[in-house]
Amino acid sequence: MGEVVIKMKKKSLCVLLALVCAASCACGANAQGESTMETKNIDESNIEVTESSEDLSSFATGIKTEDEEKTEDTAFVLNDEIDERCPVTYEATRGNVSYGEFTHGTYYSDTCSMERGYSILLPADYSKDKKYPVLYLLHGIFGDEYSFSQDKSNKIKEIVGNMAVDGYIDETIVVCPNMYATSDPDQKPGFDSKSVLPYDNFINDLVGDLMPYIESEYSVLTGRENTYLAGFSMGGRETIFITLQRPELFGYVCAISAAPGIVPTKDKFMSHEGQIQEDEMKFAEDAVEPNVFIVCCGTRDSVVGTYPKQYHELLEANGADHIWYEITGADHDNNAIKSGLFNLFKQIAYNKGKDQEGRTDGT
Ligand code: FER
Repeated sequence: MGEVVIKMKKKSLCVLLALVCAASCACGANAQGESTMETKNIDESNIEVTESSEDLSSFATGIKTEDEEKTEDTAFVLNDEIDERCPVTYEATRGNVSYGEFTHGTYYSDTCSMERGYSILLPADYSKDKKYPVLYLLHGIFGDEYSFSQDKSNKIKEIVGNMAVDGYIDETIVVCPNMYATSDPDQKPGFDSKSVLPYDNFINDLVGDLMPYIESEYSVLTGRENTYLAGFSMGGRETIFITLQRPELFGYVCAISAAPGIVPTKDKFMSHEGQIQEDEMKFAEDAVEPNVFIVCCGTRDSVVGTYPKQYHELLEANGADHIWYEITGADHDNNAIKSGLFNLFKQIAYNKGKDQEGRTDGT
């Protein structure tokens, strides 16, 4: 098991420190985040995707055995604790559930002076007569708006659909933007300070262009209670940065395996000037902080190493409430993504007062 620190808001300094084991020491990364494992090509198509070891085949038919029923009933306890792994029943394709499908759209970005793309996952029975919360989900370096929608192993559709069908979350829209917010069509991502600037500019595109577009084009609930932000790696870095800058916009946040560079540092890929200084890694004094702010990472992350843990330590030192946990054995991969998304939704359910059966109406 990895380390879990839960600091729940308004439960002053309720620090639940659990379970530091050999795995977290053997995470393959030193304090600078340099991997001691074989260097991986950062190209996302080469990032290893580790499937859950559990056998999903029995879920293919949708017919549940008694054992499966039991597993579902005990899949997780709805409390403020973290379950390191996404339970198999939430990442499985269930035969009796209609999942949403990703589609693609474009919007005009004043920030980038061009038309830009996004992928969107609408609930299967999406209707203009209902209004839905929205999760903005940010991809990793070299990615685009297709990174999540075209990777069937991240189980986003399944996790969102299964948790909604079981009543833990309301049906939720997931928007996957292109996070490379450049106005120069010839500019490309890379590991140098100029090439990463468009990622840091995404905050302007998101807040000024994409969110207003989504809120006008789709039937969405607005406001921080209904607006969630999550991201993986480079997307995790921008998730933390955006959350610290604009906490009034996002009530529920999860930064998964966040990449270095929010604060000045040098890792095996490049020198980072830093978006902010270490003592600025906090919320403004009068800020409305997110209800849930998760920072997590696999214990065997061979790309970002211990940078996420350093973010946690800085946030903690600077008094910014958040939940920190590690996913034992996970690399820079979909096991971390599935875990982060599951725990974000679980915390949303818990914070929105769902009962153990996932319902708020007492039925
Ligand atoms: C870095 C290490 C990792 C970095 C970015 C990453 C910009 C991002 C990795 C990913 O998104 O998968 O030094 O600098």
